[in-house]
Formats: sequence, structure tokens, C-alpha cells
Amino acid sequence: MRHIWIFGAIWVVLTAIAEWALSSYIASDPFYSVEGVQAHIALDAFDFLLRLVVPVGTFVTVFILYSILRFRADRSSQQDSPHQFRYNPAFTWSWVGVSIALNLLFVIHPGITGLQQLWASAAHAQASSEVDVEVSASQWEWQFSYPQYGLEDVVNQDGQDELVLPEGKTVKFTLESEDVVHGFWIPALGQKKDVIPGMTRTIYFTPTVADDTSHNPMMRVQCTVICGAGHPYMEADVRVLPQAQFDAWVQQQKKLSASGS
Ligand SMILES: [Cu+2]
Repeated sequence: MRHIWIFGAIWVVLTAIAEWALSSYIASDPFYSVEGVQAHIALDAFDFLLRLVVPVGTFVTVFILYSILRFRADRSSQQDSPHQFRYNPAFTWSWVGVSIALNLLFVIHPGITGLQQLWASAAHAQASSEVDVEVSASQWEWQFSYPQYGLEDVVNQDGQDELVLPEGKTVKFTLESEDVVHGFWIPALGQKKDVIPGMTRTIYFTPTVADDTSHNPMMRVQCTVICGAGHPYMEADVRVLPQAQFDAWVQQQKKLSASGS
């Protein structure tokens, strides 16, 4: 009985430390600094799973280490350790029961509840998206057009492809590939979708923070499907601008395309 109390105390303390370390890691790691409505749904699911997995991980670790250290055979003795048992039905069935309960919980939340949130958010986005962006993927380049504004294959002042989005607005992306399968991913916005030749697919993002690739490397377009030698470099810069600046950018691009053609 004493061992159970000591084990429990170590487990609780280690779990508390691990949860604290996890929180500070997530808070400081740019990979988790999401800046979009849909991304927050995904991060909440991830966060919930990780938080419940920590006590399981510390339980197994403490269990093994405590058993090894506390119940090892005496060095001077040729005998096995006296603290041994082969069957412990109470423990076995508790373990099986807790595992089943946790897995069922994960299926319900964040599994079903998270999917419902994502679907609701997609339906809402579909009804309310205000900006259309046509994305063309090819080996190994992303090109962005804005049919509403008559802008095709926009580039920044250095001539690089660039995706510019208004802050707080839902954007509908129409994805097409000119050659092979690519993957359209903006890490900071938390979702991705394969871009498949011969198909037109759509995805919606609602960026919530004005940010750009130079401040946050996760705010970029990245190909996620190995599509040939240039795949790792198939990236494009993203700039999320407050609405007024976005409007000014549209006007500037319109002037540029008028003078260029
Ligand atoms: Cu690729």
C-alpha cells in the first residue's frame, strides 16, 4: 500500500511538471502560433489530446523506473527479487478499462466534435467568403490570381509569387494543378489540401492576424506532396494585411498590370 502512495505522489508531481513544460513549449514554439479561425479548431484538438496523453506517458515511465529501482534483487543474493507476480487481474482490467474509456473519449472529443466544428466552419466560410483566390500549382511554383479584381499571377516587387490576404476575411481558394499532385498548405492557418491534376478543389481560410512570412515563417505557402526535385523549395510568401492596406495593394496591382500589358 505504501508503494502505491509513493508511486502516486511521484506520478502526480511528474505529470504536473510535464504539463507545465508542455504549456510553455506550445506557447513559445512558432509551429503552434496559429493565426486563423480553422487553425484554432485543429490546435484545440491537438492540445486536448496531448494534455491527456501526458499522464499516460508519465504513468508508464514512473511505473517502469519505480519497479526497476525499488524491487530489484539484492546484489549480494543469488535469488530473484521476492517482489514478483505474474497475474494481477485488477490491474490488468483497470488498464484495459481506462484505455478503452480514453479511446472512446478521443473518438467523441476531439474526433466527432472537432469534425463538426470544422464542417460548420467550412459551411459558414462557403456562405460568407468575400475574397476568391485561384491557386495554380506547377513544378515548382505557386501562382495566385484574383478574378474579382482582374489580377493574374501576382508578384511582389522582387518578381516573386506572393499571396496577399485581407485580415479577418474568409478567403476561398480554388486549387488547380498543371502537372502532378501538389499539396497546398499554409502552416499558420492550420489546414492543407492536395492539389490534383484534372480536378478543381476548394479550401477556405480565415486569417485572423496581420502577419507575413518575414515575421512568421509559418505564414507561408508550402507544398506538402513530394512532387519532384524542386519540391522542398515549392514555397511562396504570404502577407496578411489589414483591409485598408489590402485594398491599397489591389489598386497598386491593378495599376501595375495595366501598365505592364
Ligand atoms: Cu511538392
